[in-house]
Amino acid sequence: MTRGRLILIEGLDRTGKTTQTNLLLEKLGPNAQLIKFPERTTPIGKLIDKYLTERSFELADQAVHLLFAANRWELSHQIEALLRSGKHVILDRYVYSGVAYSSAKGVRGMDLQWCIQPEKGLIKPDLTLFFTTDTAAERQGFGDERYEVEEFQKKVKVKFNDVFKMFENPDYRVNHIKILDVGNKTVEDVAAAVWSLVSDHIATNKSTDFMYF
Ligand code: NYM
Repeated sequence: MTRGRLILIEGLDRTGKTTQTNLLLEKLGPNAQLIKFPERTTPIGKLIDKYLTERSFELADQAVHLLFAANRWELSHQIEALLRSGKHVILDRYVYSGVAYSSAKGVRGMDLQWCIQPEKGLIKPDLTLFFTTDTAAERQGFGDERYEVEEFQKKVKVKFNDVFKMFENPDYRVNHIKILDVGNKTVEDVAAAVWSLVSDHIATNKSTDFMYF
């Protein structure tokens, strides 16, 4: 039996990832499961949630980065088991968010190389769709959580580009990263583009091996 595909939707805040991952889950039906990172209900996820929602809850930036990575490791066995059982797993954020947001803080020593270390060994997505937009006005209405400010988001956007460039390096090869400009597009248009890429990927990729970060 071929394993399920690991499909990641990544992107900046307010680009419609959650809407699109839910629509994709509906389309793929019972043969798929959606996992969102951070997964805020686990022991580590609860700490992350507290950090994101309570400004007075201070943690060292390095510690926060390791918590986000640890949150992925908490779910890693479940993800692998689902894929092996033949289910597709849709991820709403994953390793690239981890590296882009943490490195965008500009903390001494926390460069891309530092940030990727605790992610090494996690299963790599088979297909990554990165949602981006050029129009800042499109993304009005940031929430109240930490990181949801335009100035920081601009830095994150630059870092996402750096992260994807880093993974073009032969040492960190990642296949199947597709950049989708979602600015000025309707929910339906984006959903159609996502479905075209995902259904094509599922139809043509049958490998049983996993790739790892
Ligand atoms: N975030 C998310 C990180 O800083 N590192 C990570 O590894 C992940 C998965 O958490 N602003 C940040 C990005 C978001 C915030 O995510 C919460 P969401 O998708 O808004 O719930």
